[in-house]
Amino acid sequence: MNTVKIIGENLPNIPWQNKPEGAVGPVWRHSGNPVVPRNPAKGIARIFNSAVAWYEGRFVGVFRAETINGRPHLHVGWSEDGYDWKIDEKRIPFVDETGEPFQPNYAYDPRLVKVENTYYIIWCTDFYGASIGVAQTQDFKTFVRLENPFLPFNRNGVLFPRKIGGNFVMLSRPSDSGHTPFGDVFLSESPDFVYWGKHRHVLTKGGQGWWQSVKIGGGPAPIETSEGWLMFYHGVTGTCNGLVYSMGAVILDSEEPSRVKYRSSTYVLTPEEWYEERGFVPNVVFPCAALTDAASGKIAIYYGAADTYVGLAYTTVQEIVDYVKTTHEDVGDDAEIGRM
Ligand code: BMA
Repeated sequence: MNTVKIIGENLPNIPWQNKPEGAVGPVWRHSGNPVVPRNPAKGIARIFNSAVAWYEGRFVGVFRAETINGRPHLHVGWSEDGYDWKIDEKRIPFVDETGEPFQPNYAYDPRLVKVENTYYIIWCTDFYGASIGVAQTQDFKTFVRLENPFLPFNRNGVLFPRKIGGNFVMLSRPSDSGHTPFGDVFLSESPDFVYWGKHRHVLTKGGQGWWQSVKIGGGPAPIETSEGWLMFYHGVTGTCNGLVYSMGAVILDSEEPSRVKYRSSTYVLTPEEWYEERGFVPNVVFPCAALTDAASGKIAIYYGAADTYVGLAYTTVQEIVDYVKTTHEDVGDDAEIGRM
């Protein structure tokens, strides 16, 4: 019986394939993966860890584009169906609040989140080291870059799609300036998108399993459901041959999202296909966006694969919430409000 509901818009034409016979786990891959191949536009070698949304009758994406000199920048792309993407050759021309050019030195791992009538882009930017950059747009023509919300070092800024208790709420993962060997997920609130505070601890790395033993970081914008905020995230383990990135799922309290209600003890997707295991950085599954259809409960997840491609994966709200509840484990004091 379908008892869990998505609280959000109906988007009946999101990408979708039914669960194939014999699929393992609660999330299954699109059979045509990867949906964005290598060298997808002039001057761009690889696109991965990217975000998409629905805008005026078509899909829009903000893509992490590794240019042919190796530096990542953000490019917009458009798609009629969510599979086939046309990526702009020019990077996003950010301006500051006075209209002057305000380009980041580098930009990666974007999220794209609509709150009220504004689309926010959140990414990892150079702020004397890695930190979070934010910008807003209403038309995907003018992109106004706002003040950086947090001090360095920080990554994986993920905005909630509505204000909670009157404030914007953003997840982030405090880091170091390199390939961070630690990290939990925190949240911060802001009444105006300028001043951020009321910081809370949300998710602890680790748990019984080893797949998220090194660090974790938020993924797509949390999806509001009748059970709380469903959030996909990445969990990282260390091996003698480097880090392995898998996808996990957690449900946060609707009105106090620093409290974890349920958290899956196992990953929900891990590198298994050639495009996840082989590429610029092998063994990476890195979710950054999800499209949902409230009426059917369908969820389409966009994830970076091996720092080289974009993949698509599917689940339903019923299947994933049931799975997270059944495989739940308490980790640290995640169930607490996270104020120490
Ligand atoms: C992280 C980020 C991601 C990347 C991952 C694996 O630190 O840089 O963009 O996908 O490493 O290389």
